[in-house]
Amino acid sequence: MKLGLGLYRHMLTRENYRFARQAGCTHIVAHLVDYFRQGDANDDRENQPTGGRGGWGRAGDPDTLWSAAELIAMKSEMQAEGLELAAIENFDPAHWYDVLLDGPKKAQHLENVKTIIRRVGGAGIPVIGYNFSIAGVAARVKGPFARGHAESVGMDGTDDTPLPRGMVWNMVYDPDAGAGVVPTATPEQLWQRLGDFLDAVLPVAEAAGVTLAAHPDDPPVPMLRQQPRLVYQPGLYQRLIDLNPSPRNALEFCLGSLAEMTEGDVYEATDRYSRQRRLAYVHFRNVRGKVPTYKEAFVDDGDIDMIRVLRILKANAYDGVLIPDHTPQMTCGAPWHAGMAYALGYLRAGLQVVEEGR
Ligand SMILES: [Mn+2]
Repeated sequence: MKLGLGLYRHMLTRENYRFARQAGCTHIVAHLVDYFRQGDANDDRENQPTGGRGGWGRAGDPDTLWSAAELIAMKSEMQAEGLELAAIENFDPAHWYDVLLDGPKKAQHLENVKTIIRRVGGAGIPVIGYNFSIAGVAARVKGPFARGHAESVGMDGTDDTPLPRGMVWNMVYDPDAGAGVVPTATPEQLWQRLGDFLDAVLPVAEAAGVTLAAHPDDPPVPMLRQQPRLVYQPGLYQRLIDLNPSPRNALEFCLGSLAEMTEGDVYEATDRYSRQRRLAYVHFRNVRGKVPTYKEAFVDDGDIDMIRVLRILKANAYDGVLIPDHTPQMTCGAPWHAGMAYALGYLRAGLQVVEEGR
C-alpha cells in the first residue's frame, strides 16, 4: 500500500510537495476544482470547506477544460520532489453540470468529461475521483468537535432547503440563473443519469488508461437539499459497480463516509469491495457517530479501528494509495499541516506494522 496526501488547488505548491515527502508520502491526489476561489460564500482559505447554503462559491470556467500542458507540468513538478500524481479528485461542476442535471448541455458536457479523461490519461495520471451528486457536500457544521477542542467538521441535522437554480454539487455554475430552484429528481432518474454517464465515458477511460473512482455521498443521507443521493449505504456501492462491468468502474473508497452510514459496517464493506478489486484509492478518515449526527475525529480517536481496516486491505492484497481525506485542525501556527502530519504519521506506522510485520 502507498501513502498519499490530498492537496486542494491552492496548495499545489513545491512547499507542500516537500511537506508530503517529508511525511513519508510517495503519492499526491490533486484537487483541481478550487472550492475556495471566490469570497461570496466562503472567503477563507483554511482548507476545511464547509460553506453555508451558498456553498463553496463559484465553479470554474465552463469554457476552459484542464489542459494537457497543465496536467503534465503539475505531474513533473511533483516528480521533481519524488512524488507521483496518483489521481485527480473531482470534476469541476462548470464542466459537467448538465450530466448531473440531465440538462440541455448534457451531450456537450459528456464530451467535456471525455476530453478531460483523455488528457489525464495522456499525462500518465491513472485515476480520476468523482462524486455523482446533485447537492454534493452540504449540511456540514464546523466546531471544536475533536479531541482537545480541535476544530473539526460534522453534521448536526440535515439540510432540506432547496438547491437554487444555477447551483450544483454545492457550487454556483451560473450566477445569472435567476430565481427558482433545481427540480427534485427521483432516485431512479439519478441512477439512470449515472448509468448513462458510465456507459458514455468508460470506453474512453479504458482507452486512456484511466480509472474512474466514485466517492460515496458525503454526507450519506438518502435526500439532501431536496435531491436524492446514490451511495448512502454500503451496499449501494455494489449497485454502482454492477451498472457497468468495466474494470475502470471503481471506487474512491471513503472510510469516514462509510462509517457515517446508518448501515455502515466499515470492515464488511472494506472486505467486500477490496476482494472485488474495485478500490481505486482510499480516503483514510475516522469519525464519531452516524448521520445525521456525526463528527470527524482524529484518525486514532473515532469509531473505526483503522488498523483493523489496514489488515483487511492487506489480506485482500490491496496495493493502492491511501490518503487522510480530511482531519481535525490542530491548535498551532499550521493547523491543517499539523493535522495531516499527525494522520500521516499514524498511517505510516500502521502500514509498517501491517505490511512489514514490524
Ligand atoms: Mn472522502
